[in-house]
Amino acid sequence: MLLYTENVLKFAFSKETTDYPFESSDFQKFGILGVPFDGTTSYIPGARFGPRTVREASYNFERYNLKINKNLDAEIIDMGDLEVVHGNFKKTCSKLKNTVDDILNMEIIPIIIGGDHSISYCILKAISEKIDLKNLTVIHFDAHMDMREEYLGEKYSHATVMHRIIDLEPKEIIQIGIRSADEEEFNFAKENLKIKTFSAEHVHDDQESILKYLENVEGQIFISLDIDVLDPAYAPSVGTPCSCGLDPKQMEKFIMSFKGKNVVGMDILEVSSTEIGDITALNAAKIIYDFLCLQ
Ligand SMILES: [Mn+2]
Repeated sequence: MLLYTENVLKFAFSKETTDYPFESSDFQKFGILGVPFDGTTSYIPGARFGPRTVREASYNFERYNLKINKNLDAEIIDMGDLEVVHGNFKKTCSKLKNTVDDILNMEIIPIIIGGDHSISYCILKAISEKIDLKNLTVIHFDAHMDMREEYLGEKYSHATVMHRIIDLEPKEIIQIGIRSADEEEFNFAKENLKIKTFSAEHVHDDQESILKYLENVEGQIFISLDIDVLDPAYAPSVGTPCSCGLDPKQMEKFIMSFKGKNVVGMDILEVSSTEIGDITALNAAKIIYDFLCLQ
């Protein structure tokens, strides 16, 4: 090789997709896919910039993770961004579902960087064709419940996405960090035996009991993480900021608790950073980095 070049828009430590078909190895492969779609954002737009700024922030990290005394050994393939249709959820969702289908067919675990939260439905729809969702627990980190039946007359929205996922009948949805809801969706979640909600206050008062609950989760797991689960002090560049949220240390503990768990996919959503070094993108990139270091 004559030149050493690096595409700054690939997640740090990842391979080029041009290496496909990938050499077989004993390591599980993880695929990063950006989905720069913010068509259903209701307050501050900009989540379309999430994939770019989160990747950029990842370049700041070391391969060696001091916290767990381990190098990042996972095989990461950055597949670039989905070609979204701005303003059209239906078309974007169909493209995303097909792309996640392809990723799963390659036996790669998808890690999706959004994008607004509406897209989680499309990812889980693809997963539901490969895995019986009755064995899958969705772990949902968010300030908001996202359990509305409809939002402003829309069935598919970042405010309804968890209701759409409940429609797919997973084993359970565990919500963590919640501190904002409409009364109707709050009651819906309370009465639904498949939904377990831990408020942000619960995390602040007794995180250990939630970690215990997670420890007992068996079977497959999908992690859906709206970065507004963090307090706006740590994640100000989001679509709908909400005070009294989690801090990065609490988040780190939750991510570390997934060591050895059967996580079949993950999404990190609602990052609307537009500047290099933005704290929101940095904290989102750290969550992905920590998760990959566990592998
Ligand atoms: Mn949210």
